[in-house]
Formats: sequence, structure tokens, C-alpha cells
Amino acid sequence: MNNFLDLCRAAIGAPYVITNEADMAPYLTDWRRRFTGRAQAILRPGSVEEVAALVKLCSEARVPVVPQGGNTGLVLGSVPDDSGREVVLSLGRMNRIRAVDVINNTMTVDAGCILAQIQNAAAEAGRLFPLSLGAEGSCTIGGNLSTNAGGTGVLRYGNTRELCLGLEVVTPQGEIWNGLRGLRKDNTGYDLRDLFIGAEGTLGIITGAVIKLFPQPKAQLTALAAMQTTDNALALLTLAQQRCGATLTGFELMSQFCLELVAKHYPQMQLPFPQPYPQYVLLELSDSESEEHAMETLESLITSALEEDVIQDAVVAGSIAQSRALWDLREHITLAQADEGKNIKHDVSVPISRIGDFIRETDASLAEQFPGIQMVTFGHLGDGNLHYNVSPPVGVPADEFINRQHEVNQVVHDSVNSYNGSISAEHGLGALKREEVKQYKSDVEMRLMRTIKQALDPLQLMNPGKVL
Ligand code: FAD
Ligand code: 2HG
Ligand code: ZN
Repeated sequence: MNNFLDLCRAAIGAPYVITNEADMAPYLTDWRRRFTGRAQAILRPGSVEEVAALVKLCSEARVPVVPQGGNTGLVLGSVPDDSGREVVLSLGRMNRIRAVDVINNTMTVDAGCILAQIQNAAAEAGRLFPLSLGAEGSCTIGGNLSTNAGGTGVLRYGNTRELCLGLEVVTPQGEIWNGLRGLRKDNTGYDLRDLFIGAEGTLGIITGAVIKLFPQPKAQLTALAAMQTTDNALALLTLAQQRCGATLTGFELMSQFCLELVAKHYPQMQLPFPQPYPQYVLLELSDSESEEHAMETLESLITSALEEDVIQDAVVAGSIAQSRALWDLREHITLAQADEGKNIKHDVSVPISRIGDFIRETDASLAEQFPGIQMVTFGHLGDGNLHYNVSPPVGVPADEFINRQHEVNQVVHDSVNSYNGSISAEHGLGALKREEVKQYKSDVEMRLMRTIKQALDPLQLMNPGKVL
């Protein structure tokens, strides 16, 4: 027996080596339906030892490997190319919560655990795992770590990198590195964990992690505030940070156009205001004292913001259902824009203080060069991270518009660069932004990244064509 796929079958069991077209299909197309690749097979190992065995076989046969979690990535990182040579290694079967330590405030998990499953396990243990994003019902912690995902709690709890204390990784040679340490302090040399976090599967396969847990807040309140401009939204952020300190756990910006898209595609979701306003901010407060304390803080913030003319109107959710309804508006923007048709995404960050200027200047340049272009601007304002997305002008076919993606990106990303910002704040580079990033990183930075890749993966078998 020396056929590569037969060896894979022997290593993990024939049912877990998928080669038939219909069963492979969901693994080959990305979430945005921008690309469909081909693969020799989808491999579905059930343990770290099986991952290691498969990676060794891939290394011996020189078969490139594309690690995949929930396949919710937005930058073409989790799907194979169209050569048909690659295999997709899906972590989906590795979905065990391995241990919970409530005194150390840590949880040890398999990389294939779905984020929502981890949030629920933390809640059952009386703790909070604060990573939260629209795809949480299907993305995996391995994918979150590999993209260093952001989400809506970064303002208070940091990116996924900040939520991870230890990793277990299968190296490109098929060795197992057990770095599952639940330590807050460990200065014993280079931080290998931080190399694998955000590497988008190009340096190895994350198979397990020790993640941080937090106390559950006593009360969580959500409010939606309406305002005229993004400068008003920034003024509200400063006010909220002064008044609420660490209790401010969410601060999300959305334009009226974003919410119109949501209302168009999800008519059951309605805006709670009698009239439209140009901008909205969704605020979340998490209070460790009491519901009353949280409500007092929030109401006093809103009263001051109204008095100072920073905001024009606001609603505070009076129940969990109302809070969910407000968050649903925010979390359906991506879905509504996808329902509307193909679009161009820009996941950018600039210093928070410059966001108003960035939007004004870049909106004007785009409007001049692409008349009628429709801006779908929203995002994690508290982190300086905008989803500065664009949809085609009315009447222009999506494919025609997408053909001009390069020109549109150039305008947006040059502007981001002039503000010393980043062209990928939280989604990663994948295959989509791999070439573009070279324009904005120095030769030294690119060379250091290539040196690391070469040292860890000299055969270039781990997710080739992604990131670098
Ligand atoms: P995949 O899509 O399967 O993979 C993503 C990348 O990680 C690929 O390069 C893949 O090769 C690699 N990878 C996956 N698993 C492993 C592993 N175990 N070891 C090594 N490499 C691996 N992202 C945000 O940051 N913030 C958001 O708010 C956010 N909201 C979203 C909302 C929606 C509706 C959608 C569809 C996506 C959103 N995303 C967001 C993007 C996406 O959900 C995240 O990037 C998520 O972390 C990807 O997880 P996944 O398991 O689906 O990974
Ligand atoms: C979000 O914040 C995600 O909702 C997706 O990062 C953003 O649709 C997007 O561009
Ligand atoms: Zn986001």
C-alpha cells in the first residue's frame, strides 16, 4: 500500500478521507462564494496524533495542506487553489472541551470546537469567554486563533491573541508541540505561541489551546444611539470611556445605509427610531456590581450625550430579547450585504482619532472616481477598525464592478496607508490580500516574514499561496 490516499485512509479510517465531489463541495468554496478550488481529498482527523500522522504523510508525498475550521474566513484563506494537488485538513471532528479550571480561569479545548460551544461551556462553569463575532455559530477556535480574530469585545478584552495562554500545534514535519501551558507569565525564550496565532495556517496546524476565562458580569446592558456624524460617534466614545471605564465592552458604528440593507433583506428587523439618522452606535456595558448600577451609568451617559448635542436620540434595551434585537441589526449587516450581491470588503484600521477624517477624505475620492458607488461603512469604532465595504452603483452589474476591485482597493488602501493604518485589521490576508500587502510593508518586514516561513516550513507545504 503506497498510494498517498490509501495511507491516509489507513491512518484515520476510510470514512474520514472524503473524495467524492458532492461531499467535498462545502469545503471547496469560501463563505463569500468568491472562489471554488479543487482538492485531492478532504481529510477529517479525530485526534492530534491523527493530525500528526497525516501531516507526516503529506510531507513525505509533498502534498500541500490547507487547514480548515468553520470555513467562515473572509479572505480566501481556508479553501484550496484550483490545482487539485492540495488536501483540505478539516479540524471539525476535534471538538472536545478538554478541561475547565475555574480557579486558574482557563479552559483547554480542541481546535475544532465551535466558538459558541466554548462560550456555552464557559457560561456553564460560571465564567465568560468574551470572544464574540457574527460567525460564532460556525467558526472554530482554531480558525479564530489562526486569524487572530477580533469581533465585538476587543475594546475590553483584546483580540484572540490576548485570550490565549497556550497552544498545541502539529508542525509542518508532523511533530507535536505541546505548549498547552495555562500560565500568565512565562519568559523562557521566543514566544512560539504568538508565531502560530495569526499565521493563517501557514506555519503549522493548531490542534488545541488553553484560553482565558473571565468573571461573568452581573449585568449587561445594550443601547442604540443615533447621531449626525462619525465625529459625533467619536465624541460619544470619549464620553463613554470617561464615564464607564472598563464597563464599556462594546462600541459599534453603523451607517443608516447599512441598516437600510438589513431592513430590506430581513424585514422582521426594524429600527427602533421613528425617523432615520445618518449614523448609529451600538453600545454595550458589562457591570460587575448590579443591574441598577449599570442602568444608572448608561442613563447618565445618554442624558449627557443628549444635552451636549452629541447624539440626537437613544434607546436602551429593557430585556434580553430587546438587546438581542439590537445586536441582530448589527450582526446582519454582513449577511444583508451578501444577499444584495457581490461586494468589495475593506477591513481597515486607522488611529481612532483619525477615523472621521479618513472616512470623509476616502468617501470623496471614491465618489469622484467611481460615481454612484455605495458605501457600507460599519465596524468596531472603539478599536479604530472599520468595515469600509462598498457595493456597486445602482444598475452596475456586480461582476463588472468586481472587475475593478483592484482600482477601488488602491484608492482605499493608499488612503489607509497615508493614515499609518492597516489594510487588514482582523480578517487576515489569505490569498485575497497577499499581493497587495507587499505595497504597504517594508522589504525588511516582508523578508523577516519569509525567513520565519522558510525556517518552519522549508518545503512550503502549509497553506501555500496564503499570506506570503
Ligand atoms: P476558517 O475560515 O476555516 O479558516 C481561516 C484561516 O485559518 C485559514 O487560513 C485556515 O487555513 C486557518 N485555519 C483554520 N483552522 C486552523 C487550525 N486549526 N490551524 C491552523 N490554521 C487554521 N472575523 C473577525 O475577526 N471579526 C468579526 O467580527 C468577524 N465577523 C464575521 C461575521 C461573519 C458573518 C462571517 C462570515 C465572518 C466573520 N469573521 C469575523 C471572519 C471569520 O469568522 C473569522 O476569521 C474566524 O476566526 C474564522 O474561523 P473559522 O474556523 O471559520 O476558520
Ligand atoms: C463584522 O464585524 C465582521 O461583522 C464582518 O468582521 C465584516 O462583513 C464584513 O466586512
Ligand atoms: Zn469585524
